[in-house]
Amino acid sequence: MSDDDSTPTERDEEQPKATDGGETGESDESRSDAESGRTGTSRDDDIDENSKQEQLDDVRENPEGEQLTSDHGVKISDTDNSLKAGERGPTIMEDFHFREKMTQFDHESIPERVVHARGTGAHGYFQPYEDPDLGEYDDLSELTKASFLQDPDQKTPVFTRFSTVVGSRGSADTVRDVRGFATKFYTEEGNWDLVGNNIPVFFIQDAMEFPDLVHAIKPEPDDAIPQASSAHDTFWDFASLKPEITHMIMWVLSGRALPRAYRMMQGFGVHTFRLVNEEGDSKFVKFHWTPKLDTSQLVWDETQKIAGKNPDFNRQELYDAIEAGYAPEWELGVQIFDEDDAAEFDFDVLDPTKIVPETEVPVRPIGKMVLNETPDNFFAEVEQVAFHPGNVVPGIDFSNDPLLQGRLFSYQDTQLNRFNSANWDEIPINRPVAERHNNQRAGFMRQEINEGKASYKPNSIGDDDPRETPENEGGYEHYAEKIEGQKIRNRSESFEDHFSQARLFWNSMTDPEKQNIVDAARFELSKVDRMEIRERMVYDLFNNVDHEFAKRVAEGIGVEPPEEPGDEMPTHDREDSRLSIEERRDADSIETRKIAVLVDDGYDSDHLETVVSTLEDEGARVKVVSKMLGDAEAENGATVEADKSHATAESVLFDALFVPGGEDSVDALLEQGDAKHFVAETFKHKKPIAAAGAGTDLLEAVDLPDVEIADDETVSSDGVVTGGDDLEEFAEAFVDAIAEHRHWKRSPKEVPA
Ligand code: HDE
Repeated sequence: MSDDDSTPTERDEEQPKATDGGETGESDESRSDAESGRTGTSRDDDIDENSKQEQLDDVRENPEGEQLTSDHGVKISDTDNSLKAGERGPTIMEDFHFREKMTQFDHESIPERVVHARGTGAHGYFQPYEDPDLGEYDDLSELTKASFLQDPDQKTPVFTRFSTVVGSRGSADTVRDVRGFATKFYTEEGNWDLVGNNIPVFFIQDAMEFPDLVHAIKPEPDDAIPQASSAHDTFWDFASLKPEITHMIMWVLSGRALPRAYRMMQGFGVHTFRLVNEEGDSKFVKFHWTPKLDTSQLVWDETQKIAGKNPDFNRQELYDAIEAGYAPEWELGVQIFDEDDAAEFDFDVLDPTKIVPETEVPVRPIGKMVLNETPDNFFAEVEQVAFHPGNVVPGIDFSNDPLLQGRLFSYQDTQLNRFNSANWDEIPINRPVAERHNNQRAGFMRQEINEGKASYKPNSIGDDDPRETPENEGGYEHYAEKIEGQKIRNRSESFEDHFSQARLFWNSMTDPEKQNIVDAARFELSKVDRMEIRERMVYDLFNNVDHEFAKRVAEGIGVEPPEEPGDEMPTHDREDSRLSIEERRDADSIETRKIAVLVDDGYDSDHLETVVSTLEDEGARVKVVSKMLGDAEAENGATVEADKSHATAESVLFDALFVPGGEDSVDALLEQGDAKHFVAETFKHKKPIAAAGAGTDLLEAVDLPDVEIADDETVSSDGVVTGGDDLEEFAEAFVDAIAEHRHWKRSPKEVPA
């Protein structure tokens, strides 16, 4: 309803981009660095949340009030007409402005990422908590020497990029897919890249299989179809022949692969990593990001419609939220365990198709990340940011997970392909804030001007600088793990159990979540032409997870349901409620949820004002939707301006719907197919609906199954709130229904929408 789209409930402190360095935007610090020929911050200087932005200030360009020039600084008099031999003659080669403009244009694109091509990103900071509850450990220094994790007053700048995996750069956001969740921490000891996903396990166990996985899931090689979708023969062919994929498939068929927003999804480091302390002691660690706003999902029908209505749905909503002052926040949590604990688990902690269940090892929150700054330039920041799991800082180390080990090669290599130069780390968004000095001084597009004659070690000409740093003074030292073994191309027997955790996941779902997984499997496999692939999925994989599950999928895809459980089906009935989106919901906030209000002339302004102000007080964002833009007039002569018309507002773009009363308004809505469709679709997608007074007539007209509707006292029936005599009570009931997000008990199959 408001011009700025929202009323932030809490604004983080301003993050000034301009520094006090005057018009050039140069800070004192960056000036002195420039003078000394250094880039970055020396370890003696404090890094704070602004350090990265201040560094970026050095390269920001602002055209405001400026004259157009060539790349080389020559002022341009005409940028519309090429230089010709006579007014109607051919263009002349000497036209340097034409050549430069066209050459730049011809070279604008760089290769898109081979996976995770589609994404968006934001700046922010990370801050450790004051007294994290670390169980048997007193503080983080007992676990790791990473300096950015020690001081709760220090904010380390970060840049996070979220992505889908399979689709190309221009594909839709809301496809069924894993989401990338990659964060670059610009710490005072160098960059740490935590390059994770929103699902805690992966498809395969060895990096060697990655090219096969990606070839199988990408569009098929002959016709390049389908885009951004796993629902085709080659992917399921590969999957059906790789039982290790089963656990990941269960997650990908669930709501985890349809996040409501990047701000509302978890993130995971996936692999086991190591933390190492000053004494050189190491513990294993799994990293978890937990969103402050709870984990929420969309539903499948909705995602497909959004993909058409607004393919930029997730990208836009992250940008809008930050611009409106709602800085999204995640907690960074760790699961800590040692070699002895690991030996007790019934799975191998080096196997990336396994989680460490929270029932075994709790997640201990150690700090928070706040994303509070949108990029200025998508290409320079989001497209050019380049992550590498090999970017670690002292105190963080790798495990021998064979998937992780392979990634340590692939990311450096892939950046060489994307940037055509080993100097990709010099691009501003990738550059560390920590100072850096070494003897790498050349290569395509070298930016730094390194002084001095000696670019080798040892040297006497330059006093042997830059010097190596001993481990106990901050030099990186790899954990001295004892390794013995034969050179062997094999897979460990401890990686062989592919179904226990897939079953744990299935057992942990609520009934509606199970139904969603069945429906998703039916959709995906119904797109598979070859019967033998569908059969293998049912008999060899799903029937080894859960017999009932396999039968339910089989019935929908023309496969004969298996008569017996699979030979490898585990019999355990273990559950972990933290795996279910619905079970882990805290459900008390409606902050940033988008609510549509359907009105026409003659609406009841008491209804509108009371409900809207309650929703906005709770941090929701409300949009008035009418048949056309312009003002709608209330019964009492008040007016409200429509934010959206039916031409652009669809139910799938909102979290909930409110229909105020007012006989004339509701009579007009009853004439509008769009309004009735809005109600039916909101219901079908299990979202909250509220209707006050005569507004309930619109609900009656749509004939919602199994819903109790009242036009006097407030009634809340599976997320459909009606009544309105006591407006305050009615509005509160609506807030509660929105906080639940989706109302899974509804059975909306008979609602045509
Ligand atoms: Fe990646 N992955 N990956 N991946 N990955 C890339 O690097 C790769 C894996 C992840 O926003 C590429 O810069 C291999 C797991 C994210 O820029 C490439 C293997 C996890 C991003 C690559 C994996 C990820 C990437 C493509 C198996 C979760 C996007 C472009 C051994 C822990 C980062 C690029 C961004 C991107 C390789 C598996 C997460 C080709 C070989 C497991 C979030 O290097």
